[in-house]
Amino acid sequence: MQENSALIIVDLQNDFCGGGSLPVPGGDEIVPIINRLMGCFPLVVATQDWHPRNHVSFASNHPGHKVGDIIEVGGLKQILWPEHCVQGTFGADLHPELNRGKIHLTIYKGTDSEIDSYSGFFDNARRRSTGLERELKERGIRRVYITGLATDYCVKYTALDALELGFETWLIAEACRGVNVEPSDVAKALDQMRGAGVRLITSEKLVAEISTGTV
Ligand code: VGL
Ligand code: ZN
Repeated sequence: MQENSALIIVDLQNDFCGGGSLPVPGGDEIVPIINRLMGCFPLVVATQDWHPRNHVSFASNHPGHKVGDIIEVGGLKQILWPEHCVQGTFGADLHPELNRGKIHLTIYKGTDSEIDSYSGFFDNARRRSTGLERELKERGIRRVYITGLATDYCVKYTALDALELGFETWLIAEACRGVNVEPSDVAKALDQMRGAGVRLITSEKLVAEISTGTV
């Protein structure tokens, strides 16, 4: 067990996987990796993108605009996405093969129709917190390991916020996949996270370290 550590699984939902409305290439491939890691942590948190149907990030809610357009809303840049992760729909459910029995806490984000929320901690304007910081700190968590979708959006912003909030932050890069709207987006996101102080580890090395008690 990794004392004082939490595994965070970002947005591993049907819409971001094969057959979904905003599929992240290879999204399904990370499920078995994450399932293997879940038992190693005293706290496993899943975030879920959880949008109302009239959400600001959906291109369909902006007549005259299309997916991929960038608009400005309330002073913030907003990329327009296909409809995805609508509250209560199949697309918003966690991947069916993910071992839900081992998830201790679920954090919903993107629930306000007016503002997007890439990070699992705050909305994009940092107006409201999701409660994740408090939940982690109340449980004495000091170190977080981040996995999930998508490396260049929600994973990146969750990792950067975790770091800023004082958590020792690790990214398990092979347990993440990215959208790559531009082909180098994932590489850039990894550089940005590393530059900020996020540490990288493979799941294999982590499991080995946990079993030998070196972490
Ligand atoms: C995400 C785009 C839109 C993500 C969520 O989970 O990375 N990306 N909403
Ligand atoms: Zn979203």
